[in-house]
Amino acid sequence: MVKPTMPPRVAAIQDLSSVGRCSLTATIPTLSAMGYQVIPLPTALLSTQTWGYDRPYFLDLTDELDGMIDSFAENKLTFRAIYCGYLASAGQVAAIEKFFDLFSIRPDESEQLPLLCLDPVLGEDGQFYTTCDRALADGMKRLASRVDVLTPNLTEACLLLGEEYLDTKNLPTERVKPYVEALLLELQAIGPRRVVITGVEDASGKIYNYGVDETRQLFSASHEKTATAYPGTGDLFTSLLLGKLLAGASFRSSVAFAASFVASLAKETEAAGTPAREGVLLEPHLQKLFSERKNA
Ligand code: PXL
Repeated sequence: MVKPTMPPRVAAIQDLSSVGRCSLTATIPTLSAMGYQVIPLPTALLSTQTWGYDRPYFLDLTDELDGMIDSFAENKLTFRAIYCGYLASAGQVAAIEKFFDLFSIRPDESEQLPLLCLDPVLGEDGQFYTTCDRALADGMKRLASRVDVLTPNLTEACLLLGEEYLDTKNLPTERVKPYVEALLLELQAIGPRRVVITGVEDASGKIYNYGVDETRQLFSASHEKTATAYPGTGDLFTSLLLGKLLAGASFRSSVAFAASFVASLAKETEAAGTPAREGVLLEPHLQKLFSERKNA
């Protein structure tokens, strides 16, 4: 019998929203199916994600972070990657910086430093989400300066940089591309090695993901747009991207894979006609991720 190898550990610092298939309930199944052990550090506990539900129950877990992090450190945990997403408030940023400091160590001499990935969850359509504000955007910018991979949407890119948000939905691709590419380079100048601005809509009817890799090459991956927008697709995108990168794929091909997987899930969910606020139908498609593992 072949001895099973230990799945690489990925720390996932995000909220646990019971309903809505976003954050941890998207990240844990996705990365597990791709062959990683997810170690969650929950930043908030919610009954439902915040879009489309009345008055989610919300428990801010700021006071629990230090105790969890200290316990991980005392038990000498090491990680192949650290993925930080939704934070409950700007007050959590210092704990995440501590997490980055403590765990930016090699699991063993032969391995690399953990890959740091930040999805700076702040808002969409030019607006902050109800729980996010300027102070959190400033904190996210500090974290962004340290990471290998940064995955904002267009709104978040503008909020991080303090740049004007342009509603691109009715503009031609030729007009949108230079605007987004300038934002990508501005973001890369803050410090992240690779950046992708996700989910950019324009008048072509397609959705574009614009990226810049570690050699400052610009690229994009586009797919058809569905009429319905689903919460959690950003979390799913970043999880898929990270899973592929850790398996050794290039940034560009990892972005293309994540974009097309999310697009196909949105299409199939729309055909099924389930409520948008419940997110995309991930469970029936996890199997595809198992089979992907061999072809990383
Ligand atoms: O998917 C981003 C996200 C994460 N966490 C919570 C959210 C959202 C988007 O609305 O509400 C709690």
